[in-house]
Amino acid sequence: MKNFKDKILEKLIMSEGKPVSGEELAHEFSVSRSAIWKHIRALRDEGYSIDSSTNIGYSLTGTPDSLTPGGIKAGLKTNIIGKNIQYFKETESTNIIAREMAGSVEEGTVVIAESQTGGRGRLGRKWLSPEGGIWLSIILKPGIQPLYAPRITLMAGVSAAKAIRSLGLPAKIKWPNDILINGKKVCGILTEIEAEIDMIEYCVVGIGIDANVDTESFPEEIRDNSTSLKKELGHEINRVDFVQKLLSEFEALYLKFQKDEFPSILEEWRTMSATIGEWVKITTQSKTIYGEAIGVDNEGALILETDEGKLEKIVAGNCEHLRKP
Ligand code: BT5
Repeated sequence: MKNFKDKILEKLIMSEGKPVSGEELAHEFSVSRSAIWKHIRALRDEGYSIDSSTNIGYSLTGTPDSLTPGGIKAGLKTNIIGKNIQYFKETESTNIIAREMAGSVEEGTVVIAESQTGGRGRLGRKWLSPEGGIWLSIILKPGIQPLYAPRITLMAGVSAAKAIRSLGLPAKIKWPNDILINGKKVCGILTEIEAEIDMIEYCVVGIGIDANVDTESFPEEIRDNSTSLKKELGHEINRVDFVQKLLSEFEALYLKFQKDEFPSILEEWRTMSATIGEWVKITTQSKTIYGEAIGVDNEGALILETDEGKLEKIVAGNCEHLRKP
């Protein structure tokens, strides 16, 4: 449910700068004009520029470059994903917050932050999350067995790659969870699940995108392998528009996923894959394998053909693209 503040903001955004009278707002939401005024003040505190004049009403003259729920929800056309958005200016990790609240909120709740102080990658790695990026976690309750969780990561990868492609950038997916532009990482995905033996209780899909981030300021070892949407496009993006696009793509795929249409999602994954056809080095907890990535199976496991012509199936591990020998 949108709160009044979000509803007022939506109304102001939709009227595209034309004034909306306080009386009209008060009437539409059945609240007093002073309650409307209180919400307008709160919106101004969040950085929205709102002109007010006694006889004409309120008009929106400027929006902050922030990912506040009201801005994202205005015009968001999803039914599940992003109906509830929890916003933080700064937090340790949106995945941590999402895991803490997952039991008590509805499916599709999104936790989003302007910056993270302890952003998390896989296997205890760190994820740099300065201001200007998009750091969000989506809570899902898909009612599937834990064995199928990797499908959710692939699905999230497809949604992020499609959203980035909609900007005209050649996003590709490196197995299992990196989105690359021209070989450099622009987005990472961390899926965490809480499960009983035979059923996932909830799943938190963390998506990190270097949107308007200066990757030049990253430590050297990360700088050379990463890029940002801003850098690739040569200008900043509107992060609110991008998040709306991402959540819409995510929901469309999730609905397919729930209708047992995962094969079509996998097909999209394959067409955007940067890994299939590459020579790769895979490091798992127990071994290192070299070979040619020849495909992914229905569970999202990578299929390798080793130098000896043996087929290996990799369910989880680190993947490095190598030059062909
Ligand atoms: C990932 O891990 O790629 C998953 C990243 C998920 C981040 C999101 S942000 C919202 C949510 N909340 C969180 O706390 N996490 C999720 P992995 O495949 O392990 O890659 C981590 C590696 O990527 C690091 O070891 C660095 O080499 C590199 N890296 C770190 N920060 C980066 C960044 N901002 N952009 C590009 N590469 C980065």
